Amino acid sequence: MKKVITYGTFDLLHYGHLRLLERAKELGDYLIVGVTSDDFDKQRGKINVKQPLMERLQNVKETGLADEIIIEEYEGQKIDDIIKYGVDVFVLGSDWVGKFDYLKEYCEVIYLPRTEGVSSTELRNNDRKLKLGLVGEDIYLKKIYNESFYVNGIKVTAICSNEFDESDDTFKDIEIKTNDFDKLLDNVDALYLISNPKNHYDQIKKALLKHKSVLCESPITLDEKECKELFLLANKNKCVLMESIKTAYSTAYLRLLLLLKSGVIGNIVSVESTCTSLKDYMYFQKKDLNVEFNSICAWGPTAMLPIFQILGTNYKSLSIKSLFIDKEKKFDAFSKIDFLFDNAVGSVKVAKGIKSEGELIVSGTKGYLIVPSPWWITDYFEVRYENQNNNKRYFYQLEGEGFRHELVEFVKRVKQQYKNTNISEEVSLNIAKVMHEFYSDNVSEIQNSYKN
Ligand code: C2G
Repeated sequence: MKKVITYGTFDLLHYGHLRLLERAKELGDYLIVGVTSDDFDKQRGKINVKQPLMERLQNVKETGLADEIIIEEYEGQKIDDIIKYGVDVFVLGSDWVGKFDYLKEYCEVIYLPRTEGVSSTELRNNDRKLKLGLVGEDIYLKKIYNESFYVNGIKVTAICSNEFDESDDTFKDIEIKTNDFDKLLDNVDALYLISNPKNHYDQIKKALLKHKSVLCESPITLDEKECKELFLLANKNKCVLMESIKTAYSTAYLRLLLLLKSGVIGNIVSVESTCTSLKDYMYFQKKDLNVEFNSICAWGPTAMLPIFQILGTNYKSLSIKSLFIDKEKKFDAFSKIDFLFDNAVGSVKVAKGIKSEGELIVSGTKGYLIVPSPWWITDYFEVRYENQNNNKRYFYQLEGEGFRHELVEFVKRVKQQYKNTNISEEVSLNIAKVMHEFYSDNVSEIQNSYKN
């Protein structure tokens, strides 16, 4: 029996795939089809796949062409499969010509002409592209704009900012560049908001009232009640209000949450997270501290995310200690936030005015998990035990710091009206609650180290 094998994502199965499978089947007596797992596709850069694995598997099965279907999960698996299944012929479309010649050591390798005029990417782009507006300060918007090109189904059509760098042509192809928020709203379907958090409530409310979905750089608001009101308005107007913390969309972070929930380090007693990005004191003297993000807004949501997603939000007490550069303007250079739960503690250090080790450490009754600095854009973490021989290391590819994955999720939710899952409404509300504590002066002040 002559065995043939081929592989693919087979997203939105189309006649190009079918013709490939039909011709592959004709090359032997038994056809094995490898369908890529969701994770493997993400790792190899295919982040826009629309259908989950089980749907893609089912579609391949329903063609009736595969005698056996397997899941492709890791780089190099093709060699394992060819040996394990005693494959005689490996087949793939001509878009891969040359890429798998190394398999000639194990079996015959055939590249069949690709069917022109159809592709999953084109099918994904067939939907009307979501017109996305970017609102906020120039520097950060460039990063988002560049990441948007990796995401099917959206097109940035407008930018609203108070400062455009005329010498920079990054945004040259964007039709609308304005400092008028209403003008932007009238020309987009949805927006990404990274303005000063003090303005978020009014801007988000205005957008939702116009039925525009919002991806808002955390914190959504500085008050839990306002945050709740906006989520209710979003649901009422069938829009999406989604918190933007790119860490929540990175594979390594998502996997470490699952590992911890599975008990790899036993019962969790402590979660400590630190996020700092040092600016020297003179930097702040030149900045308008009413516009510049203070430490707790710039880093607080990211640093609190693992506290709330690992320990929950039902803490018994909260204490905030801050070193201020300007107390009246509530501009903290450093804040330490401590949470006491029934059976655990959470501790956060955030700073733009001091430097520390930006790591995440989760301590348990059997061992601990450590994510090295900068933990919030990590692709790597370790689980460590008393007996170091049992230590385990984990690596998950992360392109673009997580932004593009976050944008992919946002588009999916706007198009299918999903509820947000990476960051629950409960977590968003609790981030806003801590912000409210901070801005309500429920803070212990650290004497200013800058005076000397
Ligand atoms: N294909 C084709 N004609 C098209 C589109 C796809 O012949 N118009 C072929 C591809 O060349 C591939 C198969 O159909 O052989 C599946 O295509 P995809 O689902 O896009 O899978 P791909 O990303 O090419 O993965 O490890 C995965 C494999 O290496 C191929």
